[in-house]
Amino acid sequence: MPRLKHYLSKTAPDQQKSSVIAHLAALDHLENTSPEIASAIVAELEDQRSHLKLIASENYSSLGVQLAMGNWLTDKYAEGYPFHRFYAGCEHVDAIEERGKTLAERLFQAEHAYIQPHSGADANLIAFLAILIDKIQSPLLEKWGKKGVDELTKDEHEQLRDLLVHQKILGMSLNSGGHLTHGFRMNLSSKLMQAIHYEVDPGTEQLDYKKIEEQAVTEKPLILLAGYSAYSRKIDFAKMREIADKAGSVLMVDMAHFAGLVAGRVFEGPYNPIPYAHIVTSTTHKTLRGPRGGLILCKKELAPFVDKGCPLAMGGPLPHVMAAKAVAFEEALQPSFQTYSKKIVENAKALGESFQKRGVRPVSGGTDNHLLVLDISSFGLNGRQAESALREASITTSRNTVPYDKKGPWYTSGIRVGTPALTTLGLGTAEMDEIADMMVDVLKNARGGEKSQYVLDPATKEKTRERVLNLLRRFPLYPELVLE
Ligand code: DSN
Repeated sequence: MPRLKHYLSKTAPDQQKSSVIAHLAALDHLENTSPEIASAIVAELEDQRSHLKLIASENYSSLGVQLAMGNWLTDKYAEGYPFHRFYAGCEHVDAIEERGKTLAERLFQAEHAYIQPHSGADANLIAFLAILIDKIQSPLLEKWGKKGVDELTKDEHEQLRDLLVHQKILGMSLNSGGHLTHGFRMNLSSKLMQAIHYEVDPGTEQLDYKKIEEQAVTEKPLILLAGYSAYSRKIDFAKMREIADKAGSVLMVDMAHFAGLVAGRVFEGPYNPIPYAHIVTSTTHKTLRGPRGGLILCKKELAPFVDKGCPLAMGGPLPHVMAAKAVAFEEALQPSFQTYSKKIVENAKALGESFQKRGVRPVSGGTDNHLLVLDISSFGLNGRQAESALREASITTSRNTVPYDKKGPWYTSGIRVGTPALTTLGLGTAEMDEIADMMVDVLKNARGGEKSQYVLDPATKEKTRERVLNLLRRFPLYPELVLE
């Protein structure tokens, strides 16, 4: 296996030198102890540098965010929450979590933040359990005159469990753009409660608030869940709250995809979920550009339940990731983050227009956020074939169902593209047109076969790879970090 050689870029600004040296030192160390791992880390950097990253849920975090994770904080257990732990020696984790929590509350102007969830899925699970305890379990215990679940008889336990699993959750279906943790039949969320779904309107492919209201008022779900992983329009959270109030539901918003657009003040007024939702969950690594992880923001009333993420659904938090979340929140509080967020949306809109100009249909006709779902069926390809052909040509996307897709989530009729990562690199609207041009060229020159089989014209592949490299050379990833 070749040894890695790296040196500090002569062009690195002074303030970046220390983080560059830290990354190089880490790789040096790993080359000696775990060369396969060092090699894979470097290969991943090379991959990310040589492919256009259009996965809507990915980004490039700062070297500062990355460095906050690579240290001895990973060795500490800290079950509990700040200043209330089940382990000794948590003073410094307390300081880190408290700082991250305060920054998150400031960034989102939220009443309470909980920064422990390891992922968006964890955050959603904790939110569901917190709502179930607050709205169902606690009133029942009070009615029965019990202080806690440990005082319940076997029969009372059964009654409580029966009541919990019969609660309803109403969220956007996976096919319409919702997330699998929003009650998808294969996910725990649909076992924990009775999951029902609203769809986008088949004509506009957008949310129909009147229909959602009718459904909510009829079904009276405990939780009305708004949020998505593949919907390209803004959601009016003021309307969603009105609907939740009429149905007697708790409004939960999963803003994992668009948290950065909320933090960057692009989604304001009714499009900012924080003032309207009882509880908001998120990830920290998508548009928010932090470390891989989850986050919960909620009204004060839910805070005592949310803070019990451990033992509800988690064990120990990840102190090193909480430190990196704090660094990311600090970065998102800088004015430059607002400029960044605006550009994400400008780029997505430009990309959508460029596809439309070339005859490719974005679901719902366009975008208000950071992503587009493109219906690529007119190319005679399914989403899986399109995703693979594009990847061969150095363009990384993810296949996705379009609303009412007959091909299902494995093959799909669409691909999802997003602009958060490329905007971080500094690409702008002119480059979006070039990207749409390259992608359409690849899709036109790929021939679909059975299932995942396809053939991409070799000349198109080579030409596109070259075009991608030429483009990315102008917008290098971590230019201060040079590897040879
Ligand atoms: N996997 C994420 C996405 O791509 O949207 C959501 O969990």
